[in-house]
Amino acid sequence: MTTQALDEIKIGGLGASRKRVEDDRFIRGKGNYTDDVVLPGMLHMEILRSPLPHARIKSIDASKAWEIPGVHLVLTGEMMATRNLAWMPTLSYDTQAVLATDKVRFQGQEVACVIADDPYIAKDACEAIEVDYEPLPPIVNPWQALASDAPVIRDDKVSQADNVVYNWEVGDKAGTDRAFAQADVISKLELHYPRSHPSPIECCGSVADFNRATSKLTVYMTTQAPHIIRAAVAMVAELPEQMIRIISPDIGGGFGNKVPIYPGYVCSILASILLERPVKWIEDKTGNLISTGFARDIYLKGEMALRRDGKILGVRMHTDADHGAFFSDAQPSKFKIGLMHSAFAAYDVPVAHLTARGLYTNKAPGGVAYRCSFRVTEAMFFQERMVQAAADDLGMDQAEFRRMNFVKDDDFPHRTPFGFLTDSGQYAKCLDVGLAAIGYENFRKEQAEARERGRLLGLGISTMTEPLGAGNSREYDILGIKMFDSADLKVHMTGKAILRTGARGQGQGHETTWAQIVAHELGIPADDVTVEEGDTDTAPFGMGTYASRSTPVAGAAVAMVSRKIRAKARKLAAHLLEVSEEDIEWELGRFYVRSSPGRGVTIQECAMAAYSNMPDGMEPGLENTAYYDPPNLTWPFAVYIVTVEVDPETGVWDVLRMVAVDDCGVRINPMIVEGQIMGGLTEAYAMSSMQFITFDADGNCVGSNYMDYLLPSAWETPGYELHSEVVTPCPHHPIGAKGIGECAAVGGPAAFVNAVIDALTGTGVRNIDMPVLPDRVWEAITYRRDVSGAPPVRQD
Ligand code: MCN
Ligand code: CUM
Repeated sequence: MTTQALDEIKIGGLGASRKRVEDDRFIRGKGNYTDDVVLPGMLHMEILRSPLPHARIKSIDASKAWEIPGVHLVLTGEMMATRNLAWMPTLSYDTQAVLATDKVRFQGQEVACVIADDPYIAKDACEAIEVDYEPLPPIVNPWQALASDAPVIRDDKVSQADNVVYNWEVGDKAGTDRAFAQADVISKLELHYPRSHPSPIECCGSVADFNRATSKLTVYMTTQAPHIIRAAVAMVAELPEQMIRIISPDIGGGFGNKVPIYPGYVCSILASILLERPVKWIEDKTGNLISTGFARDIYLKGEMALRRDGKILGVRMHTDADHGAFFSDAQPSKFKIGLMHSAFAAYDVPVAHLTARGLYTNKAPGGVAYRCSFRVTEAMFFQERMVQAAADDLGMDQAEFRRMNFVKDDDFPHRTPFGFLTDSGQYAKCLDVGLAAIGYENFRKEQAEARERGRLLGLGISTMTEPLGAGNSREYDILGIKMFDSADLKVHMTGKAILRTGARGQGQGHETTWAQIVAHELGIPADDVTVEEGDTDTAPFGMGTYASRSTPVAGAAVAMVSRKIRAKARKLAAHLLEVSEEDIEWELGRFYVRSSPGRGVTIQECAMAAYSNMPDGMEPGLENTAYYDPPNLTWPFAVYIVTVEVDPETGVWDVLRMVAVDDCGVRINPMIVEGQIMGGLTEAYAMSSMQFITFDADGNCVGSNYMDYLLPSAWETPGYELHSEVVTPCPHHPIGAKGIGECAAVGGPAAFVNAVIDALTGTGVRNIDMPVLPDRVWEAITYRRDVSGAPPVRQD
């Protein structure tokens, strides 16, 4: 019997809603962001961007810029080309122009850079650069890209004769055809998931510092994946990898925007090497909105084969993705359209087939993930919109149709129709909790009564299960680099510790939660564990933070490295207690002698012994590193239910209630998990209701500022009712946790749209594309027709 174990919640262990330690500096304005980095002799870089979406460059004359006092360097594509740096590889095996040489291919593309004493001189000098453009017809959507007379956007690539980036397929075509031949009902839906932009509050930026004396290149940059950047810089700039240090300081939001490699990083690095001085580049808001990190912009043709009683027999999906001018998605190498084929993973669908086509257009590179594990947001949106349409076509209840087709609790691991293996879940239970919370039956009654009085109420259900935690390394790599992650733990002699991981949080709270895992495994109070991420000279190699992979992979590594430490501490305990290891038991924070539980030593005493009293032959110190290669992805599940009221006169819709039931397995820090869910739901609400960034028929970016691209404030954001009663521990994660960071942004949008469409029952309207702006709803109600959000095509 033991009585001395620590109270895990008190020491900030697993399940403690510990306050975020990083917020102490964030909310006091003491964060250290890239723009806070000031180095002696530092110069400033600004980028000249193309005003045109598609044009041949006839000449660039930078002579006037060079003459401006305070200008140190003007970089053009021609100069980059002499160093073989005019183009760079993307994370999806394409190439992207660093600075344009032959043509510009989207509005906002990087054409030249000026490095000067201050950013204002650099900006003025950019304007003094004369570029002679010969305009070419712009292509702003896939259909124009596919036209037989369309100009070839990527004529820089010898093998590229058209604007098709790829054709890709997955699933069982013949089997799916057979399922459709046997269907009683075939339900069809066409959708557009519009472009959206992560728009973190902090834009991208870098401070490159090449030191000629040591030949060391240090780059402070806003990257979610510092080690990948180090590898890329080593390969592209042909610098020795050990001489490159990437430091990702505090990040003011990433949301996927800070995964890719941007021309600004490359130019600031080259400028620093050429000038032998630190060079800072900080992107402005418009630069960020028009040129970096666009997501989505994808069209779906979906079909479901259904049996009369509601059973789904098969699913067909075709997607056309608008990738813009360069295919720069960050995604596992094997998959051209990310994890789009995670669609229908939660439903017991016997057979499915997906074809995906990617197109080049004269738009900024798109398809970068925005709070979604590689296109999962699109997959779940299409899935849940198709499910709603199918239930409506069958005249079935929305909840009942889902429940009937869900994968059952005892059917795990479950092989999805596209070949994933989902790990665990309690889908029907989550749905039941959500329905009870929203008062489903009552609402349906209220809705019917309201309708008789001309009021339009709607209820939308959305569910999602998301493959989070790439890799395993067998199936997942980026540019050939296998996907796993790491943690390094050093326990000092006084029992305090420092933990480093290969992840790099951008606001998710890693400094708080990783320490909680250590506390859970070792009994060292979380407050005694400092967490550090983002410096490639000190952190173990890892793939970074995106795709909600940190908890599933780096978090698992934290548990594993703690266990390695515990194994060594056990030997130290045996030595201190003068018994054999087999006679020792562990309780939180303490080893004791099995036959005499009162005799024990704390983990802190073991730590001291590791430096002062180790047994003969034992290596001193108490530190270790773990690399974790997960056996599978983690599959959280969620049900989101929204009720709305639509004003039939104006099309304005208001959210009445939103209920969220998230099952992300064991929650390390329930408060942080809830924060992640609320943040994701707010982004979901924004995407579905107001966020609009597109390109007009002439290729001009519309929405490149916060007057047009709306971020919801606390004022318009609805209240959320969060439920945490369903917990399905991940069967293969060391502490049973699944990812959560993106779930609500992934599953949320369909709940809002489904609610508005439900409110329009009886009008025949099946779809309004996002953002579901009031004028679109008004048009749908007034003309009783679907409203497409596809970008305009020139009529003249
Ligand atoms: N967590 C937990 N229990 C779990 C799962 C997670 O306590 N069962 C905690 C984690 O310890 C971590 C946070 O929740 O502190 C998110 O963990 P996880 O789901 O592993 O996601 P990541 O840390 O990998 O974060 C990435 C994810 C992504 S891909 C985007 S995009 C996004 C998101 O996180 N960007 C964000 N949330 C964001 N939140 C903020 N504030 N800023 C961003 O840029
Ligand atoms: Cu998918 S956006 Mo996040 O993966 O950084």
